[in-house]
Amino acid sequence: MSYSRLVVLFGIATSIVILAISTILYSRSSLSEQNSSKLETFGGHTPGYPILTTTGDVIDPMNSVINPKNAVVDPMKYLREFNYGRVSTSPNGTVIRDFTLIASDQHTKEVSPGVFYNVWTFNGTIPGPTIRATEGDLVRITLINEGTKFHSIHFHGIHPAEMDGVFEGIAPGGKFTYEFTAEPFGLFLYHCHMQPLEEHIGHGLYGVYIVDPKQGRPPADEMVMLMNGYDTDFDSENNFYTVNGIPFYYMHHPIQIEKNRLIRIYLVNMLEFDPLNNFHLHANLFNFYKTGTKLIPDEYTDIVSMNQGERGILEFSYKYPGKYMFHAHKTEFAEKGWVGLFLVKDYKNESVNQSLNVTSIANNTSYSKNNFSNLTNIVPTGGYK
Ligand SMILES: [Cu+2]
Repeated sequence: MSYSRLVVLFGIATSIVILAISTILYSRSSLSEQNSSKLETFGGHTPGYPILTTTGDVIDPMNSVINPKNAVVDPMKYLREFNYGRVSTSPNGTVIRDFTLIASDQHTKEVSPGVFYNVWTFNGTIPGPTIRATEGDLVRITLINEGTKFHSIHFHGIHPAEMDGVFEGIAPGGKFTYEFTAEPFGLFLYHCHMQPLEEHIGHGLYGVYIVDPKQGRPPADEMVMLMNGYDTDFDSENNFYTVNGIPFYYMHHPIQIEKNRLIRIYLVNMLEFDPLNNFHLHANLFNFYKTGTKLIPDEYTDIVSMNQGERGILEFSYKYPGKYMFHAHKTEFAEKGWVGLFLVKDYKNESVNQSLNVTSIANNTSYSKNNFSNLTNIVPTGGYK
């Protein structure tokens, strides 16, 4: 190869390299110009965690609040709402409690800010209403199927085979009354048991069923917490995790409780797809009554893990006012929505609340007076016709 040819080839190669470098530099600078106009930040809710930046649209459930009109449930209402049914007494003196549950599967509701999902519900909400009776009561639940698929209700607890809700599906437009004695006392759940079970449970057909002991439990500020998730892209993995139906809800709306008052949580794990879930309480410990079937606690701890369908009763009180987190100690679940706050208030010393800046948070939920002294206080099941 002649010297002149080498010079020409070298010249061409050099030009290509210069052209490539300038193209990269140009595209980078124009990209950063675009970025600077659209760059958004999100996250940073937990001190020490990075604040992420992106040029994409961000639906940040930490900083957006769900529109109550479209929401699949009102978590603050659900928290302390116990349904005792329509009460009557049989000639032999047995208390009869009648409930109505309406199954549907064709509605779309908001399960996280900006995320709409085809929800399958009992009485229009996920979770369905909490059903409560006392051991020995006769419980009658009429299921009306207003959906487009077969559904059923399978209650946990002791009852005859034909009341188990497994082999007999209720057809669309159909109706069936499940009838059994509430036994034993404890914390149970109910859910649809039609195949494919994963689909019927994954879409939201479940709720909590409490059977109180005859002698009752000590008075307390009682609440229900049901842990669930939503697989909104249908890959058999959850995209959102919640306690009481909406991710991060109790971060925006802390649950107000009173200093030194006994708190009792009926905690149920309905999470589909993931094998394990758990609950961790900050700056405190609780007595844990596994399945709620004994009056003596099984454990004194700050964390409890549960498989799907497992449940238990937690009892505790806070010594100091302030804000305290509770969440799944499985970090992924917490960061995808299963996290909330208790706001402990010192009602006898309002200046303490003010110094903690805890009075300004919007939460006018008054304490539930639900305890055993007012079992006759009937709350109808939502959606009852
Ligand atoms: Cu079903």
